[in-house]
Amino acid sequence: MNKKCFIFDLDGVIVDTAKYHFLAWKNLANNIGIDFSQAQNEQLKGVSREQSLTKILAWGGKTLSATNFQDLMRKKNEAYLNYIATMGRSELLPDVERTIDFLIETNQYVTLGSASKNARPILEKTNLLEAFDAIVDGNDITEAKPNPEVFLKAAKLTNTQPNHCIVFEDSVAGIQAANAAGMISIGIGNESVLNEAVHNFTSFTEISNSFLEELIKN
Ligand code: B16
Ligand code: MG
Repeated sequence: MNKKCFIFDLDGVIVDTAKYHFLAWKNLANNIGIDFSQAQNEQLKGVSREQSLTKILAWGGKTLSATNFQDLMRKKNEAYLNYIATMGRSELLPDVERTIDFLIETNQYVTLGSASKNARPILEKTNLLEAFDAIVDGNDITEAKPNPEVFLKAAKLTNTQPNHCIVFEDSVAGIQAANAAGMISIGIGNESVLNEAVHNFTSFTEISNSFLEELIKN
């Protein structure tokens, strides 16, 4: 029986938190006089908190002292934590649980590869922590996506060769990271945005168990 390593991104793939990151960044940017669009937000998906703020400041042509920079990062995270404070299983994206259950039933590795430093509390709140064989999040990595470090660590923790790993991602940076790692990238979301992915689906609802079986076999 083939054993593959399936690596799930968190924000925007397992849970519908991408919208909360967007709202928290938009509010923060607008408060310091910087416009912030949906298109710019796409470029922040999968990107670390620190790099996201660096990009927003560059778009607005602003520079900050190190202390003010840290202060804004703290404020962004406070706003984000307020948004997710009451989250529960209802924020799981459609059919993600069916997919995870099928992979567990078929004895595959189920792992997390997220840039977020808030990954573990979110998995706890959604009762998914136990489902994962390995978790790599923003606390475990030094290089942000599109660097492949986060996914290569998940592969290593499960002793799986990169070409036996399959990555589900909603961000351009994450698809690029999966491709750079030599893994099979699957875009979840808008195909025209995630056009570098090997396969594209708008959500897990479109991913059949037979498609998953093919990924396991090949
Ligand atoms: P935090 P993912 C990423 O999570 C988000 O896509 C990205 O928008 C966010 O800036 C980053 O996590 C850091 O998150 O502020 O919670 O540490 O998509 O890689 O699961
Ligand atoms: Mg994501």
